[in-house]
Amino acid sequence: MRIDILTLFPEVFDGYFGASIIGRASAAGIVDIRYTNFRDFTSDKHRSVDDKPFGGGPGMVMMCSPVFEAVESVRQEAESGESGEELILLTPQGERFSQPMAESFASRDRLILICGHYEGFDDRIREGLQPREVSIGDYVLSGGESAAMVLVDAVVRLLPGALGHEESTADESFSHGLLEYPQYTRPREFRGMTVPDVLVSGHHAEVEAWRRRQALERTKCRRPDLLSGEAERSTR
Ligand code: 6GU
Repeated sequence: MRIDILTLFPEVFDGYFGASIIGRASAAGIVDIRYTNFRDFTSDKHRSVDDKPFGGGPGMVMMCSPVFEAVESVRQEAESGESGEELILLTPQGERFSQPMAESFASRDRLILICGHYEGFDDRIREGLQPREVSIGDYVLSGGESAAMVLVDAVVRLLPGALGHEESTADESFSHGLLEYPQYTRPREFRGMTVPDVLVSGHHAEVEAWRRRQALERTKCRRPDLLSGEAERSTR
């Protein structure tokens, strides 16, 4: 998969995307993450990417031209035979990001992410480019970059080979609509707290049944909305 990140701050991605699972997936050629700076698509001598809003008001607005030109430029680099591009605009006004959305993005050949800054985008960016607008939650971030990191992380770890052990994404929180069951590792006793006997019993079927009950119990207690299908509906 190729991921193009369009941003004014490409350097903020280096640390996180160079390490751990995404770093390994990049090194293994599973994902190719590239950066494009809107600043490289400006024509005036100040290299402006933002301007004052028409009608007045505080803050600055991202201008159309650098955003359109950056998108058009990365689109020209499409692989032949490539299908299924998804153009994504990170914005608190977007549809709420979720595990099913991550799964659908993971099936694409190419993602193009537009990260904004300042008070917002000239609305003709929405009108003209018709991106999928995505938000990672109901709070305001100072820019789309940290949201893009969240989205890319959730998508890349689903790509075949990214984790090095394929069964693991099927078992975790949200993939069955339930939270994950409790996990333990050595030692069997730590500061007076013990590991449930069933997990060291060697009875595979009992372990499975216990985990299923625990997952249900945790979900009922912490996220009853997931059981009622409320979470599904609220993402639509
Ligand atoms: Cl995608 N962008 C910004 N700026 N704030 C957010 C967000 C995105 N998602 C939640 N808050």
